[in-house]
Amino acid sequence: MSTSIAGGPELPQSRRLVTEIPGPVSRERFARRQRFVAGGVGTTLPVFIEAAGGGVLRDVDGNSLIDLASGIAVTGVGNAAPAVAARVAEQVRAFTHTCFMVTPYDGYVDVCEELARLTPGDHAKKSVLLSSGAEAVENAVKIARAYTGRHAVVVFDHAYHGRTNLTMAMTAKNMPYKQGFGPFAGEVYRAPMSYPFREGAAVDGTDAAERAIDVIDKQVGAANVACVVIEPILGEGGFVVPAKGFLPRLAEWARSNGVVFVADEIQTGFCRTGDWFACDHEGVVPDLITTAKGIAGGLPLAAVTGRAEIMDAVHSGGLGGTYGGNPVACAAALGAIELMRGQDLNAAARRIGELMFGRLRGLAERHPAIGDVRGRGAMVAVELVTADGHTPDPGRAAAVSAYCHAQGVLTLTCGTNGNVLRFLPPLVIAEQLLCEGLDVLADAFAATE
Ligand code: PLZ
Repeated sequence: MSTSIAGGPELPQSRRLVTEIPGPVSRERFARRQRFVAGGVGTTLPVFIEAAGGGVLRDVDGNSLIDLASGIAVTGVGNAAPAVAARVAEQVRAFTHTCFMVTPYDGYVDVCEELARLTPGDHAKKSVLLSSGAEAVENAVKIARAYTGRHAVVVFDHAYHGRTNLTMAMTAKNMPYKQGFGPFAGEVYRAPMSYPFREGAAVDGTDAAERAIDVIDKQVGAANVACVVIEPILGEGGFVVPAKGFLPRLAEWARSNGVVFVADEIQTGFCRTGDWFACDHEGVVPDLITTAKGIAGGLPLAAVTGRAEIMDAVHSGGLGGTYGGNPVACAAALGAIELMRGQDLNAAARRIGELMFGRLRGLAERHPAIGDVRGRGAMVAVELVTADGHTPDPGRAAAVSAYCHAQGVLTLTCGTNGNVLRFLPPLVIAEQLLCEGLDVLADAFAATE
């Protein structure tokens, strides 16, 4: 089924509803999807898309929706971004695949060089390229184990690291990610996360880190730990920003105990938080960093980047995969990175953050259901609670989302309790479109009171 409508920034940047959402054509397509697509694959909004760009998703009924999701933090540079599309088209004409492990090509090495330059720290770095975030996390664990000769992996409450067997074990939330899929990989241990809204200001970041370190020391033993894997800001787990000092103290503990400190920046990376990486905000330099999502403007690419001596602990042939660092995905990444630099998307993310924080804090004053407004840059969320001010209210989050969806604004929820509304607009979204999306959100809170 082909469409000839062009996406990208040329797509008219306005919200326009010509049918109900989902419209009749989407509903018909969805019935077909139900016949042929596995029931285990979920759907946030059953609207079929035929073009997208800037801050807009255009559906098969002719509706234009405001995109506050970026395909879960992927299309930060915008959908069908011209710099990405042009490089992809050029690469597809040249060659589509050789398998980098069989015969190499420059695009792969170019991406690794960019990663060495952009990721935190000025030490010698090397990378391996892969196709999905979960695969990157799996490989970070392989590398840390090979380097340390140890087995234990420490993760945190509310963590999300993927859907493969090892990364399911590392992910905290049972439904929908783990239910019925065990047994899971062993040697994965969970430590308490810093969660300022739930703990209050009484627990500062270093105290929260000491609490986690105590659990690791007592229940695992530092000498058994290959790596600590942490999202510097929780993604699926609720956009929780740990208290200041938490990450630096953990990183310091890891360093002094020979433990590899792995930052999972798959959701937070590539300008999303207003810096290249979320670790940059507290000057934390991870030993290994996993990236995916925003790296390639929508094409499947992921990486593990880290200290050269750690990366090189693995024997030749120990890392790889048929499609890892596919030339087309690498070309897309080079286009996306050029765009991030050229358009200063870090500054754009910070501007988006200021605007969203201002609006959402105003909304929180009017609606006590908003217990917390948090995030960084263009990664912002509100946590919804019942009248007691702390009990999670997933029902309200679902109702507000449903209202936004019906009005043509794509929002996502997250959080272990499903009570967090998160906003991940493309970093190239026009300010007026973002404001309109937030107006609809305000209406949604009023309408679901
Ligand atoms: N680590 C921090 O956010 C992916 C998952 C969507 P993959 N998050 C979106 C879903 O329901 O499957 C993610 C992440 C962090 C790892 C991953 C995994 O990345 O590319 O989905 O494998």
